[in-house]
Amino acid sequence: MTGQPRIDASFVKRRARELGADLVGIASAAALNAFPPDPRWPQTPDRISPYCKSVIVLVQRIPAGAFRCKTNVPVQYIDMLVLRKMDKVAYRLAEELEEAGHPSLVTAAQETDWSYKRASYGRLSTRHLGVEAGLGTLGLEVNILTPEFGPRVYLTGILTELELEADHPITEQVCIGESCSRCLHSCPADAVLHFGIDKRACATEAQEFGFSTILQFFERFIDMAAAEKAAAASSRDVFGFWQGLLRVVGSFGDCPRCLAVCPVGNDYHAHLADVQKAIPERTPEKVALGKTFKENRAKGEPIAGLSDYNSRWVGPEGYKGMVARQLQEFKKQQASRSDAASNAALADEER
Ligand code: B12
Ligand code: SF4
Ligand code: SF4
Repeated sequence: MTGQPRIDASFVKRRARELGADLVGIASAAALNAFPPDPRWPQTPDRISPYCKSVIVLVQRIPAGAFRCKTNVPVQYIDMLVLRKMDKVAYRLAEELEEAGHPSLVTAAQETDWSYKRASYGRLSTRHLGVEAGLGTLGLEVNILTPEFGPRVYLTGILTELELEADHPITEQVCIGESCSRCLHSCPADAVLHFGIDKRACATEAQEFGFSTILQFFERFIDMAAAEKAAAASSRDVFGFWQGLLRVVGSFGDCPRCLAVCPVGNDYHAHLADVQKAIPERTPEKVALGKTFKENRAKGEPIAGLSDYNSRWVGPEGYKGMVARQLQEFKKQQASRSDAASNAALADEER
């Protein structure tokens, strides 16, 4: 940041984009401290630093090409590249803020804290940071859905002592909701609940070689006879652990299904609608479950993920047709782009 420009919210956002962030928003530390996602284990900035005034939230999109492949493997590798890029962008921005006189640090985007809910929570929930920073709202499968890229994103936060003007959360529900339920239909582990997630079930697909797979392996290994141990030591599991150590791949971010099929975002309309339209995992049971969710909501049944406290992150106004509006706008843009292209071709011919 040369020439001492005024460092306000718009400057910070412009700089984040220049550095390569796809989306950027700002949340006030005071709001984050007042509304911990789960008050039993408060994931708040003040538990990290008493001096933090604002959290700058960066979003890095996952390229849609990865969701057009025959297997999940390309997504697994690209996830690691996306995280690496995001961390670098965040680190550079924090460094620049600090050089300008404002102590700043980047949160861990993926690591969890051993003392928070048996190590299943990060020190901050970056999805909730994203909602507070006005970047999206939580979907049926509790991924944050950004209007631009749906759930196909990773997020991180920069804690800074600089007071910056905060963005307002989106009050409309970005997720289409129960009448869509495509994430529920696609989930191979039946982990999608009603604005909630069965994490244990999800982890079987999302973290094939994650912490619980490692624990289970060693529990089995301890009781094995010597000959079995030799075979187990050279099994696919151990290879998976090795790959995880090498590139993190396999230890998280393995399952792309709820990301791939979500129709929110222009990246979906542009590159995924054709290949992801049909959902091979859809079963009559899953469809029936989605319908039950819809009925329960219409009847006003108590739904944990939509409680008065949790609806803050889902969009308290409910779904108001954002995806349909977005699709119409997208089609209009496509039509004017193809008009412009044919006019240019005509002009070329006339020349
Ligand atoms: C731990 C973790 C997981 C674990 C959980 C492990 C475990 N055994 O608990 C598992 C394996 C489930 C997981 C899976 C995935 N993860 Co993950 N994960 C995290 C991590 C590191 C911490 C999550 C956290 O702290 N949550 C905080 C709590 C409060 O949030 P919550 O659990 O969602 O709870 C809220 C609601 O769910 C609800 N709720 C909670 N419990 C219950 C229970 C019921 C019954 C109900 C109804 C509601 C409810 O209330 C809470 C308050 O709103 C974050 C990074 C971070 N630091 O935030 C990434 C993160 C959430 N993961 C991410 C991703 C991409 C994924 C996967 C898509 C990976 C994949 N492709 O395989 C899947 C998506 C699964 C899903 N639909 O949620 C991204 C999310 C991006 C996005 N668009 O939302 C994050 C933010 C990483 C990042 N830095 O970008 N993840
Ligand atoms: S990441 Fe996979 S297993 Fe987990 S909720 Fe999404 S679709 Fe289901
Ligand atoms: S797939 Fe449909 S129901 Fe699921 S998060 Fe996306 S919009 Fe919501």
